[in-house]
Amino acid sequence: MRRHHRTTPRISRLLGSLLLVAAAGAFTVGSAPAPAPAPDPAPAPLGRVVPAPASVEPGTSPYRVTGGTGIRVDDSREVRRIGAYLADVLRPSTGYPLPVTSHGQGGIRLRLAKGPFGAEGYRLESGRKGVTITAAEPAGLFHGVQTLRQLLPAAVEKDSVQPGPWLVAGGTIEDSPRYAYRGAMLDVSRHFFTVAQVERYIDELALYKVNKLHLHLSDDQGWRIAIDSWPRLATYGGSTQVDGGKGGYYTKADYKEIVRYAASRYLEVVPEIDMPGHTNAALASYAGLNCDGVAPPLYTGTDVGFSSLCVGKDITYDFVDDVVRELAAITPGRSLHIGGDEAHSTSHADYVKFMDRVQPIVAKYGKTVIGWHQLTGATPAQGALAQYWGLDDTSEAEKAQVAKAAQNGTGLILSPADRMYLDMKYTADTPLGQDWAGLVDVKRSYDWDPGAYLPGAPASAVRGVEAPLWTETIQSSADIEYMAFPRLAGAAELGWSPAATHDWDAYKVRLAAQGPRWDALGIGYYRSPQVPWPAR
Ligand code: TNX
Repeated sequence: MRRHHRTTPRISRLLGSLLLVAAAGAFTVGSAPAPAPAPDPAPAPLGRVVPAPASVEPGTSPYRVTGGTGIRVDDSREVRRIGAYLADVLRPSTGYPLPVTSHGQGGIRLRLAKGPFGAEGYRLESGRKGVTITAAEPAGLFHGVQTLRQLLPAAVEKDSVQPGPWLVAGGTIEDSPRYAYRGAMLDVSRHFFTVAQVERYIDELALYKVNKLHLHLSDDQGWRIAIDSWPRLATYGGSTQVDGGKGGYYTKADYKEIVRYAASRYLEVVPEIDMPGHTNAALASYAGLNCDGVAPPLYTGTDVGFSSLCVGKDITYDFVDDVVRELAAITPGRSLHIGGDEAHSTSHADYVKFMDRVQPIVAKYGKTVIGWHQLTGATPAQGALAQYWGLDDTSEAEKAQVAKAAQNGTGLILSPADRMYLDMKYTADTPLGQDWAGLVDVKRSYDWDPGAYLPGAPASAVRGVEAPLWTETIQSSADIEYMAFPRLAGAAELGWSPAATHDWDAYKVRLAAQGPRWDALGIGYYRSPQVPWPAR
């Protein structure tokens, strides 16, 4: 995928194309006059966007981006930055200068104004004279810019000069999200991913208006964030990964860089420290955290449910306090995820006791608790969110427990494993991934309604959806992309688009149009036979 802020000179390539044009002209000298240029191909229809916009009003005349187009921005640092981001996307493929200025007329305009846009919505108006994106907040402008990218031909995503023409269909899009929480999770514990790999994924998430990046920072196989008061967590607990590779961890500077980069794409980082189970890396790093005072060896397998913090020891809560304090201090977002899943080696009474003591620590450092839905088996704190990862055949009792918590005010993030888990195989032949929640092809992952999913849970309790990517079998950016694309686009659409737009037959056509974009961006995706991809 293209890095922004590239400075590769393109002038020689431009000169090359000019010479070619001149040469072509030379052959026509003395023969019949050159035929009239072919008419412009029709621009992509205004609504051919993922996630589907809330409202689309086609107009008559398209806008054509040319060598004379400017990007006009409000005179504010943030809007100028978004203008520069858009210029970075458009310049390499169009070859146009696309100056970002706060004066002039026509062209592409990004403006902040009061209006019915909410925190993330925008209006995009396109016609002969220009394209104007209006929003109340910079996040809305940024999401509008992602829409504009998709309205241009897929070749706009390439990093070398392409022929164009660069037409944007005319009309008006009014758009804002269905849910405030539209997440993707990356498990950096089972396999470690570098800052650059995480940032690449952030750029991909931003294409689809995802606004939360949940980082699963600790598990049995690795502790991935430096904690100054417990240094061995990272230096020893982070020293390996599944299958025994060397693992790794983020320094605080690394983590802050991820947070900064995510914020520049309007994503908030939600850090997770999984407790009281999934803690072998911590238990291996500090013998004192174990009930018997003996540190277990590091673990590089893929079993779950065998480790637990020692609920009866005070040092456990000193540890949690230090970790939460240090992590909260470098996390500007409001949420801190405390895990809580698959605590099979913790008794129910201990689990409840642990959550009763740990949730107030999160509040003490100014954060709101998110937990996997097993948290509803304890007493979720005021304002806590439960992340549901059950499946169709999860027991009715477990579903009812989550629904009851939702009735009592616990918000829900929906990540049903048999729909949203990006680590599930698409088909039995998928070379990566797992199948414990079944096979999840593109239609299955898209075709459900988060608002009416969990029986007995009020629709108003649903804060959004999240697509987790567990990485027992995932080791590279190519692996991430193969499992995330195309399903991530569907998860993003479930989070953003109004329920009224939900329609598999229409979705699969819009989704198919993303294929050439992913090709242009170098994103290797699964070409599911359920989707009518254009031929390559
Ligand atoms: C279940 S889902 C887990 C993870 C595994 C994942 C593999 C959840 C909250 N826990 O520990 O990585 O399955 O698909």
